[in-house]
Amino acid sequence: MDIRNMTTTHPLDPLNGAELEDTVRALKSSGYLGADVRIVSVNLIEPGKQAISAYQPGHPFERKALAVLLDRRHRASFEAVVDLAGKSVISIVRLPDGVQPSIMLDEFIECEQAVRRSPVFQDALRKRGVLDADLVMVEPWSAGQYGTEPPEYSGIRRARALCFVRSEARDNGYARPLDSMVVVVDLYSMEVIRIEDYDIAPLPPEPGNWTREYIPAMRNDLKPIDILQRDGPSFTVEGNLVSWQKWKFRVGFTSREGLVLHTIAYDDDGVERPILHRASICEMVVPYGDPAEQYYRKNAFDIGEYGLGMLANSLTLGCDCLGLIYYFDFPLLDSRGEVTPLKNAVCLHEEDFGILWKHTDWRTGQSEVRRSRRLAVSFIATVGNYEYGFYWYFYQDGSIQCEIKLTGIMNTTALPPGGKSAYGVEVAPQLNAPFHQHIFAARLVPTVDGPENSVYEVNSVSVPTGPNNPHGNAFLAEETLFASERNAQRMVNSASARFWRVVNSRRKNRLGRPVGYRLVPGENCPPLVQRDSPIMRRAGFTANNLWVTPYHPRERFAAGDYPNQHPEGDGLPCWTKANRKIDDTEITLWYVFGHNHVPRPEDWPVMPVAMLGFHFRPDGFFDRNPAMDVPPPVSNTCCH
Ligand SMILES: [Cu+2]
Repeated sequence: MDIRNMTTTHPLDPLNGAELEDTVRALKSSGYLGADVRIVSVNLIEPGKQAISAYQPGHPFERKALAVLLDRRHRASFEAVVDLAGKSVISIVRLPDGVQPSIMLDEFIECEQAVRRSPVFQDALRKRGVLDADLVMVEPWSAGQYGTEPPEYSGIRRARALCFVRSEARDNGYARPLDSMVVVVDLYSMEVIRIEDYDIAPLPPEPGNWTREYIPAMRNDLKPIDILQRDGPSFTVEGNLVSWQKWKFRVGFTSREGLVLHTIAYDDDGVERPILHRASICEMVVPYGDPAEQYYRKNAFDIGEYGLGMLANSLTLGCDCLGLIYYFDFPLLDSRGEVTPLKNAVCLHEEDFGILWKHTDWRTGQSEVRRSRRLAVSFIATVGNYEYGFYWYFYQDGSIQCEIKLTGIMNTTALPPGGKSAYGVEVAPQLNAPFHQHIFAARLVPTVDGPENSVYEVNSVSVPTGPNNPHGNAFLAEETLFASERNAQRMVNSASARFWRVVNSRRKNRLGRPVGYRLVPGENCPPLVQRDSPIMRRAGFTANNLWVTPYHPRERFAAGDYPNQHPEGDGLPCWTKANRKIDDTEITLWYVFGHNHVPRPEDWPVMPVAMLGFHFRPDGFFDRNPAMDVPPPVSNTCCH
């Protein structure tokens, strides 16, 4: 990919390589990029909703970049705004002391190298019988803020590095956690500031290798399945605009969220009807449930503290996705201002998805069946030991689905021979996988048939037996409108088959009800940490499965802009204190959903994919099943 040749044709296109380079150049020429200053991130400042709806193709539009900078020597962080037309810095603000931007990919590498070089660390290894520091994997976990930090840590950008030992260069280190130490690193000076010493647990005895050369015998009875699309795919892509069947949307990408979808709309008989202005997974946190001294701070905000776009994989044909694939490439910027293309960052392809609808009339013998086709847009990020796949699916019946696939290697701790942990499961001899949760926050900006929307909660409830229900069979779907933010802080409830209906009260369907879309929860779990715990104070967004706020373009991340080392309360809990009105106005919907991971031996050494997510389904948006016009399958290719 020639990054200079990437063209920008729409105000929502992510910054291209040339624009990233221009941003770096502008920062340099204004003197903001001294030798000790690192670039944490540079992303497009997305134009507001009104600018997007007013935009006319071919007309000029504004391009501005937000750069987050870290001055290591002066222990300061900055937000700079660069105007890309004038190629100049138009504002720079020093962030309050204590604000720590996310951990940079370069810091991972530098931190590991610095730790390995440290004589204190090498001594600690010798004490534990580990002679080769190069075989130690040093994983710089974000340090958080727990109120238990010694005063000398104050003002320091820190990592708490967990260590694992490989038995040889290509060995799976997670099989051998070096559990008796945690290395505290000053990320400003890249020096070890302390080694926390714990009881020495021996390294677990078994390897946990997973690459093909370590698998002694593969099953040999698989015949190929080929996906053939002789006439090409049914989608078209122009720049970042995707059209498929009646759907239209734009693909975006940020260093923090990775894949972002913009301006999702559906063509209903020639009328383009908006549904979502913007959709992304904007935050996630993985709290671990072991209270031991070395583990209670173990959790990661993988989006806010690291950035999933920066950790995105380059996907490969025939493995991550099957069929005719269109890949989107996006440029990444490292902390020194070098632009590198991430090829095949986002995958777009179609999938057959079983039946869409069917009926057989047993009297007349009439039978109709339709195959469901879905369009999948996805990316995969590797965060240390874990992989997260993010999939958005578009269906022919007007539904949208978000699905997250969890895979990769579990984080592990060591057990003494014969030992057990109350807070985890032994997944291989002397190897413990602690209980943990993966909690995600989706940020959805609904524009169901227009910008002003409202949200109802729908609970199905039994009617007590009485004069209105003499036979005890009655139940109702009760709708409750959320008037203000505090009303809309809700949990899922399978006992009432709860869902939420986003409506446009200004637009009615032919049956007289406001048009709407339904947010249907999938797998979920409540947070299991205590309400008053430091981790809950830092991840306050996990206290509710649903939040609704008035739309505000600056309210982007559920745990606030800078969760790294943030002590408490930022993001949703902070914004919603104002209890703003959310009825019949521009709103943002935040859906929080979690996978409660009680590990199994079958999750080792690499866990089979676990999936969770939610659906966004039309609910009175159309007048009838919008997929009646899908043609019958062609019988000579697939029907038997
Ligand atoms: Cu897990």
